[in-house]
Amino acid sequence: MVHVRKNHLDMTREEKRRFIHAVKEIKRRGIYDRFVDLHIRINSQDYLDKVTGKRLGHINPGFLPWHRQYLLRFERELQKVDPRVTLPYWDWTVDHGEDSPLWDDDFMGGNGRPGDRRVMTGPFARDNGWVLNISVVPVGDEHPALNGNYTHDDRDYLVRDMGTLTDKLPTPKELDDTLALKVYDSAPFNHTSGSEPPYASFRNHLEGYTKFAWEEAAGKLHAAGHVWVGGHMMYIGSPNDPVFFLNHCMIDRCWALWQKRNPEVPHYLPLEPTTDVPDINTPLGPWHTMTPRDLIDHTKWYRYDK
Ligand SMILES: [Cu+2]
Repeated sequence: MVHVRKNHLDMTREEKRRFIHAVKEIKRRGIYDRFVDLHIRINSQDYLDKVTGKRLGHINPGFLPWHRQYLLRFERELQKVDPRVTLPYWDWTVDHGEDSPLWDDDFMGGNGRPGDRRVMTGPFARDNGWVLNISVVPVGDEHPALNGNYTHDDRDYLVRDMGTLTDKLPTPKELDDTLALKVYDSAPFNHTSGSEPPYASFRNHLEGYTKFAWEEAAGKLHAAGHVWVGGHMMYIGSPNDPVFFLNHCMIDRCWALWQKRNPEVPHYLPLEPTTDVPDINTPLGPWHTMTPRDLIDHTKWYRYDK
């Protein structure tokens, strides 16, 4: 059955209630934390050696199909609790700021409080039952968003620090210019791909590790969604914050929008076996059930409202 993923702004109160209920129910059953754990293990590997290390879910072309499969699996777990639930997306190109209904008490809850930045409101506050069982913090000098070294964090509550590390959420122009790129990805298939004109890496511009000449800094689109929310969203344990799934649902939608806009180009690259990164026929771990080729067309599972 093909279901529809909506912008959270268009969800009814009832749809939001069902979504939150399903998320909290899979958390209670221990399933949610398995997704957190898996993301941390895959992620750390990706970030340890960004130039020549084996990469799978980030900083390589596999970013989009890997997260598509991850989200699909997550959504299926929610649907086991409530078959009517689908993943919503957060369109940060227009849905800016702390006053968005995104952060209401009946949905994602609000920012962290001053000082320890602990989230105190909404369904994902510690006192409302959202306890982090797999909490980690990055160690070392590297920027937390690019750091694969981590250690256990005693804080078992969700942390958000909105707008502190960056006050810039993506703009429609950033997205539009990214969707106009004609090449999915290019060598060396990492965080430097497509840095120079003609910017031959849609994937890297969407992932947010490089920029156009007219942009001030890297850290846009996907990366901006993580860094603007701050706190747990900043680093490898980011799925601890359920807004992770709304950010990545938007990224998944962007891949679909790009395919529609560029029907004549390969929708995944590389096509040939390539050192360190998945090619179009590589079964993606840790599941090894689907290849990027299998994941290019999402319309057999779900579609987007727009
Ligand atoms: Cu990720």
